[in-house]
Amino acid sequence: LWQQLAIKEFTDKESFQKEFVRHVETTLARSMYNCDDLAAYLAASQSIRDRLIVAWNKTQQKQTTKDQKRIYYLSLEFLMGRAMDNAMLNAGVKEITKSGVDDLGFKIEDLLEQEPDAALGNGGLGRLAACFVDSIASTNYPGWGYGLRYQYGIFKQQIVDGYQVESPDYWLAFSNPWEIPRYEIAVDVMFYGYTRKYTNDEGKTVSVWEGGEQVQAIAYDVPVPGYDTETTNNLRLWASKPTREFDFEKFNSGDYESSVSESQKAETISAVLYPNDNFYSGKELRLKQQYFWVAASLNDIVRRFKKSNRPWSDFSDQVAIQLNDTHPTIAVVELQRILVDMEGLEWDKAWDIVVSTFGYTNHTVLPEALEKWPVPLFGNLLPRHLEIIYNINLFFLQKVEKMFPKDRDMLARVSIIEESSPQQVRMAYLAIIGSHKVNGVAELHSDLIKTTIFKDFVTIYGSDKFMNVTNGITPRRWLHQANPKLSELIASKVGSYKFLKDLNLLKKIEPFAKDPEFQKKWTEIKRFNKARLAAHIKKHNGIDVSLDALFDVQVKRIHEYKRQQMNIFSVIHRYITIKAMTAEEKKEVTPRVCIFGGKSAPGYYMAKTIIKLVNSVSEVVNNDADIGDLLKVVFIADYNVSKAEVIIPASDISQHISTAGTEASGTSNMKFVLNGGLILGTVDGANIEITREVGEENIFLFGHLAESVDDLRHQRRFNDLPLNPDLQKVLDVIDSGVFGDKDIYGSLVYSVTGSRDYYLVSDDFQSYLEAQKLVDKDFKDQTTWVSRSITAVANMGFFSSDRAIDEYAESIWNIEPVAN
Ligand code: DL6
Repeated sequence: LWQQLAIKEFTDKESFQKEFVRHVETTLARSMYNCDDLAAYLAASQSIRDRLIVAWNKTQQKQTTKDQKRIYYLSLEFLMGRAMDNAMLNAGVKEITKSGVDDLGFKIEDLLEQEPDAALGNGGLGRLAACFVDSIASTNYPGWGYGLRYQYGIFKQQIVDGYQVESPDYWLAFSNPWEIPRYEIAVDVMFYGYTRKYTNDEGKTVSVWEGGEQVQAIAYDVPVPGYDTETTNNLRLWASKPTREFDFEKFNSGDYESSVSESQKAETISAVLYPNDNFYSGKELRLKQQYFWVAASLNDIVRRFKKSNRPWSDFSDQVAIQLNDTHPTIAVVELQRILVDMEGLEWDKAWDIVVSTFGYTNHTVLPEALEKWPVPLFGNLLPRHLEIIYNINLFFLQKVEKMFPKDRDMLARVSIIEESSPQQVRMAYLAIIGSHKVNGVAELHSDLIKTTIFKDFVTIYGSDKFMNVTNGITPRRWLHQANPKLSELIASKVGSYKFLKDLNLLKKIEPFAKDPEFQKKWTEIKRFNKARLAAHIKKHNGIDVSLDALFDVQVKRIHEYKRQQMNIFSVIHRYITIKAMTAEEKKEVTPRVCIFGGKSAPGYYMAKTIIKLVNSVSEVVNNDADIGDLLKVVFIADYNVSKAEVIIPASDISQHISTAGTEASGTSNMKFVLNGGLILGTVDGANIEITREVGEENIFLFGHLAESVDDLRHQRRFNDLPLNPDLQKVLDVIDSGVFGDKDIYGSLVYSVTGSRDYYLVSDDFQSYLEAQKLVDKDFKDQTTWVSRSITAVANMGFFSSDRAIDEYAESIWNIEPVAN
């Protein structure tokens, strides 16, 4: 009977419309007469969501019955962006929905615009997690993501007077149709307190953690639909709630304000995403967030495992847990605590289970991003965990001492506890020791971690424990959704949309790279995408840009190592060069629109100064009659996933110009090339593998190699090296006040001169300008340019996140797909 009564998914326009109207009238309690775009978006989303839930339920049942090993991806950030378009495309109902809402007098594009981005991440790391859950579902692996349901995602950025101004991102203001609250799934999480040792009935000394503060973790489930499959996986996000609503004693005595303070304190834990990218800030609340999320997730995973009634020795045959950076590393300790303190396993047995369960992905070698927690803070918040860490460290160091009996320095170097004042817990070391595999995210990065920050651990464990899994991106969102016309053109040559699941099929367009008809269509699509971006720029910046100009884009978090300062310096160089030209010389100039976008961490002064300089240059250049369309400078405010979907398909050139050895991988580089833009970049991160795949002739590389960086820095530190003369000219112009008070830029200018130039802007400036010149020249020959663009796209198959997930599944997680 249940099965007969089960909800039927909509299958055509009419059944969709029925669902839509039902949601308008019942779920939203509105009438169709007063249904605006927001209500229509919510009703359409609810209808699609119902469909996802049906698939989600079937998937969960199937995965439970199959009882295969699952992967749990622990990430403090999931930068999902908007859900509706993606859900329609993955579930194959976009056409039905589009014509359904059209008939009812709405435009699908307007409805899609109503959705706020789910911006629960800072940048690359969070967006990678979002691509990975899409791929895990699309390739039918049984896998869940676990994260935090921040009430406020990454802040909104406005530009006021050229400066970044932040405001809160209350993305849940109009409810979120894409989540299912699970009030019944509530986990108590403890903080503070003390540990007590006692002798149990078997005469064993056991530790218990007691007396702390408790909060509740409530699960919110977000269905993650795979593309062209019924598999719909789960992303479980935890929200913090008080265990008691409020203090009745205080309430009854009339102290209303403090009676609710406990509940407010509890809710603070999941209230806001820390807005730092590649930077560790060391705040207690952040450690609280980490433990809260990890404790709730592990409780959930262990509860699910225990339902199977298997012995603990089976745990790592059923469960793989991936640590997305060191943020969830406390999970290693929590699992050991559960197994030893709560389930009574012997230490060594428990530890074997822990190590074979976890894998750790490192995403950065930047020292300022490596997490270290002061021991006093850690011990106060998580006293039992600190004891366990001391034990893990003791056993590890004993092992190391046996291997290297005379090397005291080695013990100090690899100890989880850094002997500083105060002592610090080195989270990356704990993650390495507690995992069976450690991976970097691009070849160069994976080599660098082995030879620099984790060198000693390679000596201890051997190099097999360390591996590379080059990042990837989902072609569903980053090609099909962002660039539907290009996707359609590719499908016309591949013969189907199968390339969206097997990206190597892109190879089939390579024979058409020089085909005039194909080239013409390719060019038209690029122009259409440029027009779409130009309209956005006109609407939001009030700037007119020419579609004939070369669109040059650098959009990513603003960071000195990513060198947006070098880019804007080169724009100033271009400006002064054009200004000095005769009318005749100007005719030879390739017109450019230089587009910047990205957020700075609110407390990052230098990055904020770079934003100010870009905006000031924009103001001057765009209003200079000598320049006209030859150069325009645009800063797109509030860069986020949905803006990326408009910006990326419009680029002719995108810049990925980090100092060699600093950008672990980069993933927007992959997105730009997949959309037919060429790269101007350094020999860094995944640029290297992109070059290998697309061919050296289809990328513009420049700058010093990672292997020379240390030497160059050394030379800078000890010698008074002259500044690159072109850079000197640029700094002089800034100094002259053309872009406003020179004092505003004083520290930025200072940071690239003499021994301060840590990111080697001066050293790379000459070859950067030369590469820019080559871009200008090559862009004039559009036939060759377009053929390079097509060839590059044809060779991007390797960068699908499906490939990355297959590699993780085989070499780290040891999991199999569940047949669809
Ligand atoms: O692996 C994803 C992404 C890389 O593509 C970027 O190169 C890298 O900078 C970024 N790393 C971080 C590190 N943050 N922390 N902690 O975001 O990861």
